[in-house]
Amino acid sequence: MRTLLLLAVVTAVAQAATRPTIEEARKFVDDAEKQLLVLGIEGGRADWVKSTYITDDTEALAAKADERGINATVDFAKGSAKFKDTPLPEDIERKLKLLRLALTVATPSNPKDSEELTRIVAGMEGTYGKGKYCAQADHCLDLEDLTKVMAESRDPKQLLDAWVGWHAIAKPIREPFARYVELANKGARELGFADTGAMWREKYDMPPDAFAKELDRLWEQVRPLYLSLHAYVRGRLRERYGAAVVPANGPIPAHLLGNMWAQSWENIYPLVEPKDSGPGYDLTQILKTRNTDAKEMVRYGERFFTSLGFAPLPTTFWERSLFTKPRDREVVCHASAWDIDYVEDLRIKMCIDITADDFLTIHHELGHNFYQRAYDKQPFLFRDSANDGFHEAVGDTIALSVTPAYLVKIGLLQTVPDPSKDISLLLHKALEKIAFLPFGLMIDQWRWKVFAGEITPEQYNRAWWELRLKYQGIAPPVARSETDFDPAAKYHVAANVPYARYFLADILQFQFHRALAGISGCRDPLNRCSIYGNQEAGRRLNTMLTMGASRPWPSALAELTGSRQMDARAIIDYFAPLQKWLDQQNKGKPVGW
Ligand code: X8Z
Ligand code: ZN
Repeated sequence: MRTLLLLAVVTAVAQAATRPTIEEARKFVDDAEKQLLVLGIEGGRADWVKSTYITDDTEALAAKADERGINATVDFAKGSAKFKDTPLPEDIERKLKLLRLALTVATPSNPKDSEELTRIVAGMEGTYGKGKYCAQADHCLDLEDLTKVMAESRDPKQLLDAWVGWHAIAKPIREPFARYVELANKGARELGFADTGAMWREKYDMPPDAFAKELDRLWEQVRPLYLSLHAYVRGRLRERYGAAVVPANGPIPAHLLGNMWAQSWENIYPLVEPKDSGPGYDLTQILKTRNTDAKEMVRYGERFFTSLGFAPLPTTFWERSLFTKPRDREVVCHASAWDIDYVEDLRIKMCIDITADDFLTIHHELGHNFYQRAYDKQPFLFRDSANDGFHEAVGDTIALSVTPAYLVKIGLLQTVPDPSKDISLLLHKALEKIAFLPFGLMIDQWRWKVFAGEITPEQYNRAWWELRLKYQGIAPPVARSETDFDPAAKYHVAANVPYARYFLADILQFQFHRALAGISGCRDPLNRCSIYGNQEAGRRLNTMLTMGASRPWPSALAELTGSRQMDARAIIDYFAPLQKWLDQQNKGKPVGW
């Protein structure tokens, strides 16, 4: 017994002598932060130019710059393994962990593979960005034109034409996508992950399987509400388009929901609004009538944040952002927010239309920018959100405060509609937020299976529509086959952006909104609460944002809401009156598909 103990002590001492010290770990992390900052800035600049001026050259230059940054991150992630037996202070431990999880795509060590992979990723985004539907050779429609058709047209033939036309742009992405899956998985495996999907799932401060279960749990909480909305909308669309187009108890055809991906349905609000009353105002019309321009739209968003006590955006934001679609060059129009130097060089890139949709999206984008600035004093590896759902939720939380009363306050609306209009307003919001939930979930259900090899290239499209059916209850409007590649007709699939974050954000933003509404002293129903002008709410929000990624996300969540759990009760409470109303409308009608 005594000999054994002695042996254990001797071994421990020997190990301690050979394993790297805390000081070495600290130096390793400092070096990584210095180098990755420089490479991140270079990559950001190259990406910005590529995304705002798509050519073969800018694509190649951006791919090269990205490759340098990704390779360096991979090297540091691999190098961090040598500290696994060194007991480390919490901050270093967390930074090493974040280093290993920083990438959405890991390059394999073979230089040929790594170059090919980064070229493919840049190329797929470029193909998407340049996508056009040319019904005639001299008349092409881009995604902005087609988005307008999907939102405004009520002619099923025209909607179908736009839908099919856009989905065709994704066909050429199928082959490179399959290769990207192969190479990205190779890179992920070199880092010790089972595949790229497993790497994505591990980012949430819990075991990856537990995270997948967490998503299922949240979905089960909100599914009844989605089913009620789906049944109600299907019934109204059937009245509108007829029994030949919309089935009584089957899935809704994907081209009738006002959006290219049927991901949010607010554009068909006029088709489904309560028969006895509308919402009483139309923000798109108001903005158009006032001749509001793109910059002014962004100013409205900025003023909301400054009303909470955030500092105004820097002058360079206004000089360097892209607010409108240029006429003479190809750009990636999908909205995004940037933080080029990780400190002050904030920008958005967005082809703004003067619509209520884009008015809200601007708040979404600025949420990213104000978050980025809030955590800019953190060490480099902590300059990120608590989890990626938080990043997506901040601007949307603010947008939930864009209530009629707020619009009156800023002079866009004359009078606040009376409470009898609340069901209409809630229905409009539900078409945006509840309709989105299954879509937000299914995209990565598909990709996780693809990365895991459970969905092979021969099954890409079929599996996609199986999940669309299972979660959303929608069906393709025409027969599809494996010559199609419908997943890549969605930006985030073509551009390698994980999507579970938007599902999380949809849930989290209501938790944030409820907490902030409480802090601001609002006692009204949550849909009537706006935190505009409330500095205390701003201060509390800022406290959470300032933490960046320095602590596991439950701590950030607790900081604002007092709870360490993501929880769908806030979104369910918000829509409770609507759920009741929907159930009345659906009485005696089929629910589900
Ligand atoms: O991609 C976005 C933002 C940029 S992070 C405009 N969103 C998702 C989408 O458009 O599919 C916001 C909501 C969901
Ligand atoms: Zn976003």
